[in-house]
Amino acid sequence: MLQLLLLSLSSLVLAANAQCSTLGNTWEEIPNAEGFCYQYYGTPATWAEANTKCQSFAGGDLTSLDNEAEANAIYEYWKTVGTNSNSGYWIGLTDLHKPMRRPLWTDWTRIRYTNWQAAQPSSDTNDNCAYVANEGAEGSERKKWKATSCDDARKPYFCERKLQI
Ligand SMILES: [Ca+2]
Repeated sequence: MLQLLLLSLSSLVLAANAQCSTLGNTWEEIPNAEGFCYQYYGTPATWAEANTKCQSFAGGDLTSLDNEAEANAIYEYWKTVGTNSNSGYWIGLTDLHKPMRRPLWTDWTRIRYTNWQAAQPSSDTNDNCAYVANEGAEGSERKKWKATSCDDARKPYFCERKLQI
């Protein structure tokens, strides 16, 4: 009984100090994006390959950008680890899930925030996957999104999962 009590107490302490490293040492916190854990992959892949990779982790998906704070936090982090190249990086937004024919986050969070470039998302029926394009003038312009084919371009990407015990 005492052992059980001690075990419960230690899980409580663990929960209070929850950290992404408890999910495996490749998951990281990103400053200003609390409550979620991320893995950055700098080796370019197609969106479809990146999606498969992220979903191979329990609870993992290509990152959703649920609000401006998360979008900015990931962008700022990417500039420190990425190449800041014009290729940008994939995010988990796609309209491949037909017949709904509207974009969805692959982690099924509701779309509450978008930051498309002008004239985006493209109306080309092959442009089904979104990325942070990192094009245009420095500043907020470079955080804007574009849509392209899920199978052609190769880009770096972030996986995301909720920080839970
Ligand atoms: Ca997210």
